[in-house]
Amino acid sequence: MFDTVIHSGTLVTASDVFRGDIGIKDGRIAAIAETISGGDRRIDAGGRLVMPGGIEAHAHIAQESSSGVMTADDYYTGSVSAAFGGNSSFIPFAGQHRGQSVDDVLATYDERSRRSVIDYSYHLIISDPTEAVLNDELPRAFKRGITSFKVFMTYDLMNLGDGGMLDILTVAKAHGAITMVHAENNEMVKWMNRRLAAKGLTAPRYHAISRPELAEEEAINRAISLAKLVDAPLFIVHVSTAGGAALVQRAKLDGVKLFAETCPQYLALTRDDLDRPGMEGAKFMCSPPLRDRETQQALWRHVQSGTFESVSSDHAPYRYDASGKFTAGPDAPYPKIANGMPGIAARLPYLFSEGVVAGRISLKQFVALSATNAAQTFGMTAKGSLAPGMDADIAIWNPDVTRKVTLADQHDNMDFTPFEGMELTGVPEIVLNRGNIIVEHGTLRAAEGQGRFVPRATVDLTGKPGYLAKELDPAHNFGTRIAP
Ligand code: DUC
Ligand code: ZN
Ligand code: ZN
Repeated sequence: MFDTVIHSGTLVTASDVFRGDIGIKDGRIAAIAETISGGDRRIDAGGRLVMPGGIEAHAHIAQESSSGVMTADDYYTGSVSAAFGGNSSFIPFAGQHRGQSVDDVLATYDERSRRSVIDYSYHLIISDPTEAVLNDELPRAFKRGITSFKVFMTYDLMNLGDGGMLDILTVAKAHGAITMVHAENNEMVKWMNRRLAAKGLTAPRYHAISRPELAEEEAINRAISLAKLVDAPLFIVHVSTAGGAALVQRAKLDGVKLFAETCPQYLALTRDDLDRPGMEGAKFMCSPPLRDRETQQALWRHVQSGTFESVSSDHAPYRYDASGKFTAGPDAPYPKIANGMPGIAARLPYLFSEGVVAGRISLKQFVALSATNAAQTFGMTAKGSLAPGMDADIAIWNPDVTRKVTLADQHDNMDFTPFEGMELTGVPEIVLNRGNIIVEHGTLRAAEGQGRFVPRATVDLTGKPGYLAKELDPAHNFGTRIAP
């Protein structure tokens, strides 16, 4: 009756930890029971944790940066690396650059994503919200199940300005979609860049100085205010500061339709890593930048107490060579060095080891942060949990093995990992996507292109009442309808 039975394991969901077996039929979980006999294939999960396959909600795959640098990972290598890291699906970005039509962007990414070994969707990055984009192309994207997109408050070539952001928030809300935002104050960063350049301070470590914590905090506060004004859902990506996280926490308490993530690099690394000899610091350049020990501790407390829906990798793989970090030369000043670091395979082993094994978070929180919340926020309704009818996206973890992080174990197309040498306990040994084993004890079992595009549902706003600004409420604004 079952194609596959996973037996004798400890099952973990965001709400429960229990002994049980899983029966899989036609790519979906058909049964969960204390014991299930039979099955064409039986996987012994004795002594193992059986959890929903991770959903990586923040990754840059086969994407050109605004200055034209292509990521080292394409949809094959990026998805293989994700699978080795315990993920069964991911949502990379499809990036619109100014002047491009969204239809064309999506056609390009549809071509690139054919190679994925795991299921996928895209968040759409909008940098040019023309009338055609707002009125025609975004509604077409929503219709095919692309229900989230990212906007930037920084970078001259990407930043929309507050009015552009309000337009995007309003269109997204009208369709039940969610706007994601990279929140850093562009003018503060540019001012810092000018000051540092005038003093000749352009080594990689000054990247961390050029993007102050206050630049993130100011922009998060503004982004929340913009979203509140039009009562639209907002997701703040890669929160890196204690102040920013506290603003998110406060706004959530106020009922704002707000979601947020942080990333392992902000929990594990600091700006001292940018101060390595020579140009080594370039490996640790990401935006927002790495901070300090106190910030790490504060961010962990926010992970523990529910400020963040997810811990995402922000995998942005630029190699330590002329194809990635050094397209502007081997000694380029930091503003000309590509921003971003790899981490799609390290995200979950890091979170498991430093979170669960270190006693900071529970197993249930691990599942919520790695899969369940992303599925709910981004509308992957058949993924992110273990229940009959769900996709059989499953990761079987050995919680007892300790390994040192190596580049080879990342299985990506990179020439470094910023997590090199870290000792982590817990390994995803077997990973399934829709019932197919994709990784088994260090061996890839998936074929190129077997991942499928996942049309996504609209954002789940349960428990988020929102906010009605008086000036947008017809009961208080002389009966004026300003936004839907
Ligand atoms: N933002 C990201 O989300 N990733 C890489 C660089 C950036 O600015
Ligand atoms: Zn960003
Ligand atoms: Zn990113």
